[in-house]
Amino acid sequence: MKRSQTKVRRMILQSKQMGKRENKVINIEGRVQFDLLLVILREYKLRSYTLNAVSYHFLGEQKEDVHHSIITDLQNGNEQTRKRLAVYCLKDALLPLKLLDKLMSLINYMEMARVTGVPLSYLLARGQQIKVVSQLLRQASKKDLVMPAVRPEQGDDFSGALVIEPIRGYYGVPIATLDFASLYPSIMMAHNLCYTTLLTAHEAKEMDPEAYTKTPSGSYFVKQNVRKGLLPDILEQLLSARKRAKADLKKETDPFRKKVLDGRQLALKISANSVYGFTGAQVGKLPCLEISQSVTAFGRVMIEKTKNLVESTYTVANGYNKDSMVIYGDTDSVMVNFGVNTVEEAMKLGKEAADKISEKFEKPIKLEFEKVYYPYLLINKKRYAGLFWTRPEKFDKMDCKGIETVRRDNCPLVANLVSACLHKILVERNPEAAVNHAKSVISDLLCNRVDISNLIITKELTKSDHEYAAKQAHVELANRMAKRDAGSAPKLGDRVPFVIIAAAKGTPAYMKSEDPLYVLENRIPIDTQYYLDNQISKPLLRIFEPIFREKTESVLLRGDHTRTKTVLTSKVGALFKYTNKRETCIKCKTSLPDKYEFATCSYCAKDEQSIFENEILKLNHFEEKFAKLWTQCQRCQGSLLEEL
Ligand code: TTP
Ligand code: MN
Ligand code: MN
Repeated sequence: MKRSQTKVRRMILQSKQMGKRENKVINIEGRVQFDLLLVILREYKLRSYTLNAVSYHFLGEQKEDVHHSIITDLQNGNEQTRKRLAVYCLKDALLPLKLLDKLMSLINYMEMARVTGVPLSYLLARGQQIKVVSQLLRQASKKDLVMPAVRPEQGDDFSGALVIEPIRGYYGVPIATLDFASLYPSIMMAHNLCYTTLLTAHEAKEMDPEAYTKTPSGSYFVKQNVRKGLLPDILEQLLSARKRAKADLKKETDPFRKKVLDGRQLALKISANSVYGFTGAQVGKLPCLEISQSVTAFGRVMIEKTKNLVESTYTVANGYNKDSMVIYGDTDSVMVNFGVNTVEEAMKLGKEAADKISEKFEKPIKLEFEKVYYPYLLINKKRYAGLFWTRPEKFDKMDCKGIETVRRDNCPLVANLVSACLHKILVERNPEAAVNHAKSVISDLLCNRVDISNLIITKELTKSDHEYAAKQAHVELANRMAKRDAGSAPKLGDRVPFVIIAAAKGTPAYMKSEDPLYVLENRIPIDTQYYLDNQISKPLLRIFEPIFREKTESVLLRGDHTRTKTVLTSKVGALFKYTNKRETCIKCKTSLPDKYEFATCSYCAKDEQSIFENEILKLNHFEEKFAKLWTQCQRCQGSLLEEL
C-alpha cells in the first residue's frame, strides 16, 4: 500500500497480571499480526520465554541457535556458514508455527474474539476491561441504549470474599470439596444485577416489594420480569461458551489437547469473572460499586449458609456416622470432613450434599461436588496440599496451592525438595522419610554437592532501574552485566537468572547476585548458607509444621546434617569412596576377598597415598572437562539451564 508508511513504534504494556513490558510494534496494512511470544507470556508460567526454551518445553525441539556475536561472520563467510545462518532463520520461523498449531492458539483466540466482540489484536495487547466494554456496547445497542462516559475516581476499598478460618493440620481421612459453579456470574444472573436494573432506595420504596430484590449490602435491583439486565445476558453468552468448551474437554482423550482445552474453558471463566471485576474497578470505564458490593455480599452469605447447612445436616443426630465439620473454605468452596474413611463414601456424601444445598438457592446458582482430598495437609489460608481424587479408584494428581512447588522466583532446588517431601508425606504417607530426605538435601547443599543449575533463581526485570525503591539482586546484576556485555545483558521484561555467591560477611544479598555462566566460568563459590536460610528453610518449615508442630525446627534445621565438618570428614580411609563394590585391587587388579574394606590389596596398600593422589588428579581432570563442556552447552543452548 503505497501511501501507508510502515513504522516501528514502542509500546508499553502494563497490567496487574503481567507487570510492565516494552514491545516494538510494526504496522503491516492488510495483515493481522499475532505475536506468539505474547500468547505464551499470557498463558503459561515458565522459567524462560526464549524461543528455544519454549519450543523445548512444548515440542521437545530446539532451535539452531546462533550467538548474536557471530552472525556477521557467518554472513560474510562462505556457502556453508551462510547455510547455517539460513537454517537458523528458517527454524526460527517454523517453531512458532508449530507452537501455534500445538497450542491451538489461533482457534482459541478466535473464539474469544467472537464471544467478546473485540479484534484479535486486542486480546494480546489489552486487558480484560476492554472485552467487557465491547460486550456491553454490543448488548446495549441491541436494546437501543448508550453507555455513559464516566470520570474515574478513586474510592474506598470494599469488602471482598470470605475465607473460612482453616482448622490446620494433617488429615489422614478423605476431605470432600464443594464449590459453586461460576459463582459470581451466577449471582449476577440469579439476582438480575446490572447497571440497567439498579434502583435507588427511594425508587424501591415506591414499588411493589415483589418487583425488586434488596441485596445483603443494601442495594436494590428490579427483578427479571420487570426488566432483564444487560450483564446477565452477557454472562449467559460467556457461560454457554464455557459450557461448550467444558463439553469438548470431556470428550478429548489426548492429555496435551486436554490441557489446551482446559485453558480455553479457563479463559472463558476468567472473562466471565472479569465482568464482576469490571463493575468493581474504581478507575475503570464504568464502575458500579452497588453491583460489585452486592455480588461479594451475596457470596459471603452463601458460603456461610453452605457451611451451616453441611454441619447441621450431616450429624450423628441425623443418622450419619460422624458429625461433619467444615475445616476450611475460600470464597465459594467448603472443605468438608464427613468423618468417613473411604474416598467413595466421601464422594457419595459430597454429591448428595451439593444437590441438597443447591436446592436452597435461586437458579442458576449451583453447588457442585468438585473433588476429594486424601490425605490433606492444611497449612494455612490459601496454602494447602493433598492428593486430588475425582474417582474412587485412583488419585488424579498431587495438588498444591500456595506452596513453593511452582513459584518461579524460587530456585529449582526448593521446588524439587518441597515436591519430593510432599510426595513422601502424601503419596508414600511417610513423614519420617520426608524429613530424612530434607536433611540429606540440606547436607548436600552445605557440602557443595548441589548442582548450580538447581540454585538458579529467576526474577523478571519489570521496571527500569530508578523505579525500584529498594536495591534488588536481579536489577543490580542486570546493571553489572550490561557493563560487561551490553548485547547479552537482560532487558526490560526478561527474566534474569542468577545465583547468590559467597562474599565477605555483611555484604547485602543484592550485591551477591551473579550470572550463573559467569560463576561457572570463573569458579566462584556459592553462598550455600544463604540458600538454606533464605530459600529452603521457610517453605520446608511450613509443610512440616502441621505434622511435627513445635518440634519442627529442631528436627529439621538443627542437627548433624547442618554441620559441614561432621558431614565432610569420613571415618574410613581416604580410599573408602572407591571401595564400593570393588572386586579387584585398584592398582594390580588381583581379586579382593568378599566384603573387603579397602581399594587396594594388602600388597599395594603401601602405595595408598600415591594411588589416592592419582585418582584425585583424574577426578580433577574430568571435573574440569565437565565444567568446560557444561559452560559451552549453556552458552549455545540457554534452555539447558532448566532441562539438564
Ligand atoms: P472459582 O470457584 O475459582 O470460580 P467460579 O466459581 O467462577 O468457577 P468454577 O465453576 O470453576 O468454580 O472462584 C469463585 C469466585 O471468585 C468467582 O465466581 C469470582 C471470583 N474470582 C474472580 O473474581 N476472579 C478470578 O480470577 C477467580 C478465579 C475468581
Ligand atoms: Mn466456583
Ligand atoms: Mn472456588
